[in-house]
Amino acid sequence: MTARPKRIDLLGVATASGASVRGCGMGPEALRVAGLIEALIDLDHMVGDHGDLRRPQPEISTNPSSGRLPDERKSDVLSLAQRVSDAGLGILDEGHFPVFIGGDHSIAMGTVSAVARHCLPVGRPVHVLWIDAHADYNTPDTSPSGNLHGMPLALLCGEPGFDDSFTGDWLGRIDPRNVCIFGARSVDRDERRLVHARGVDVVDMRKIDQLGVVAALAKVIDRAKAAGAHLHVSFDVDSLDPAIAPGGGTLVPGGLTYREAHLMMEMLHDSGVVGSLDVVELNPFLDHGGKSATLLVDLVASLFGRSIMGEEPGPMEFASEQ
Ligand code: HAR
Ligand code: MN
Ligand code: MN
Ligand code: MN
Repeated sequence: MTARPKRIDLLGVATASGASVRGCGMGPEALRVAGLIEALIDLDHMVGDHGDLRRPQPEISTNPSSGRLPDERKSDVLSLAQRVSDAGLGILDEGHFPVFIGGDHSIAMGTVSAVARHCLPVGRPVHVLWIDAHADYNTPDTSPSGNLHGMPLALLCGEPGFDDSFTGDWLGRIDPRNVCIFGARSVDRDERRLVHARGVDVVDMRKIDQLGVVAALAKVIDRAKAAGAHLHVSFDVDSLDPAIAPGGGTLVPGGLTYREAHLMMEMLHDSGVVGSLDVVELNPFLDHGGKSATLLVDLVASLFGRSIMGEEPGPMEFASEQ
C-alpha cells in the first residue's frame, strides 16, 4: 500500500514520575540517538521535533537517590499530563500526526486525552490499541504498587476510585469497549475483574499464540474502520519479549517476537486508520547498547511505511527498465 508522506510531529515527555524505576525519562533522547527522525525522513515524511516536556526544577531539592515522594510524583504526573494534552491537541488541530515519546506510560493520560479532545467534538470515535505486557487499568484501590503508570487506562475510561485531585481533561474520555489491550501477560487480580466488567477487549499472549497476530489484530483494525474511528496506538516497550527489548523497568517474559511486532506495525500502516502514536517506557539506562531503542525505531518506521521490498514498480516503470 502506498505510503503517503505525512507531516509527523515528535513530542518527547522526559519523565519517570509515574514509574517506580528511574531512567525512562531518558527515553526521548535515546530514540533520537537511535535515528528516529532520520528513519522517518528516509520514508519521505516531514518531521517536526517539538523537543521534550519535563517537570520544572523543584524549588526545594530532594535527595534524588531516595526517590521522590509519592505526592510530588503524582503532581508531576498530573501537571505534565495536562501540558501533553494541550500540546498534543495543538499538533492534531494543525492536521499533523503526533508521535509521543515517553517517558513512562502515565503520559498517555495526556496523549489520549489530546486525541479525544480533537476527535470527539466533531463526532469521530476514538479507539485505543494498547500494546503492553500490562493492562494499566488499576485504580488507587486496586493498584498493588501505587505507581501511576499502571493506571492511565482506568482514568481515561472514567473508572471510579480516583479522588478530585485527578480531575483533568483525561477523565472518562474513552469508552472502555473501544479499547484493546494487546500482548498482556501481567494483569493484577482486581484489575482483571475491572477489565472484564467494563468490556475491554484483552488480546493476551495466549490468544496471540493461538490465533496469531494477524487474525487478532485484523479484528481490531476492522472494528476501528467500521466505526470510522481514529485509532490511537500506545506502544509500551515491555510488550516485546525481554530477549529482544531489555530496556524496560518492568519486563515480563513471554512477549511479542521481533517478527510479530513488525508484522503488526506493517498491518497498522496498511490499515490507514492510525492517527497518533505513543512509544513509552524505554529505559536507556537498562537497555543493552541501544538494542531496544534501535528496535523501536525500526518498528516505528514499519508503522510509517517501511517495508522489506518497498513499493512494487508500476507497469511503465518496469517496462522502461528492460
Ligand atoms: N500492574 C502493575 C501496577 O499497577 C504494574 C504496572 C506497571 N507497568 C508498566 N506499565 N510498565 O505498563 O503496579
Ligand atoms: Mn483531524
Ligand atoms: Mn504500560
Ligand atoms: Mn507495561
